[in-house]
Amino acid sequence: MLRLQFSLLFSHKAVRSYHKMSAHKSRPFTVFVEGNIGSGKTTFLEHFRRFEDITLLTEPVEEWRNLKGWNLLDLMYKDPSKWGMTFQSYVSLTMLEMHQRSTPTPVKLMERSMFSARYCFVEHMMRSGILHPAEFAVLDEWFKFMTNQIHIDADLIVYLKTTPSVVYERIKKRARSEEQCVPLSYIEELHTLHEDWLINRKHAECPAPVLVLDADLDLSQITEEYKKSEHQILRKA
Ligand code: D5M
Repeated sequence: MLRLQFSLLFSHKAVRSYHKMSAHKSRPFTVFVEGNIGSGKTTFLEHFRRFEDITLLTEPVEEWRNLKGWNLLDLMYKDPSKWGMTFQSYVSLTMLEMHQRSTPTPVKLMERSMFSARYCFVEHMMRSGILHPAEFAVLDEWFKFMTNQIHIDADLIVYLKTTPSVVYERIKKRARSEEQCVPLSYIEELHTLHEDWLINRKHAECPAPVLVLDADLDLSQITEEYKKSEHQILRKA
């Protein structure tokens, strides 16, 4: 059953069966919103704020920017070889806390997950040599322990698929101070890692069926695209 779930890309039938399973176990139907930097994950979450049966958990960026006064996100961007390991271990902790957080609603919508941290960001740091192989080995052991020993609920992944040049322009426009040094090549590499994880299934397990949305669309058109996911997320399928 579990193997079958991993191998599914997306089908209504599969999602309905997840809903039934969630209801049976009385845990929330859990959705991860995944996508490149600047793909509109926060805007997507905001779209669902109007519905009352849903808990929105935004990525804990502010915690990464202020851990006892330290801006780990900034340290990581400025000197990735020195701070990459520290940053990723704190991302793991804060993501695990989000996965474990209980919610009063039947649906839980999370911005990213410990899976994208591992299969996209840590993977990138390992391949580009930012992480020492020993550092990567420690992070990977933690990841395996967390995913094997602690049950991480995952029922649906919404993948906000983008073109790297489009999100690169958005990142420049939003001008988050830490991201000023981000080159297009980094965005392209992250794009490939998302595609390999969620579409091509090249590297790793995918914990839930994937719904792909076109997140290149601008603000005037994106609402219609977001609406395509409502019936799966709000369990009206
Ligand atoms: O992600 C917020 C910022 O955090 C963006 O600069 C990417 C960065 N980020 C998020 N997760 C990770 C991990 N695991 N490693 C390195 N950098 C990360 P946004 O896409 O804007 O929500």
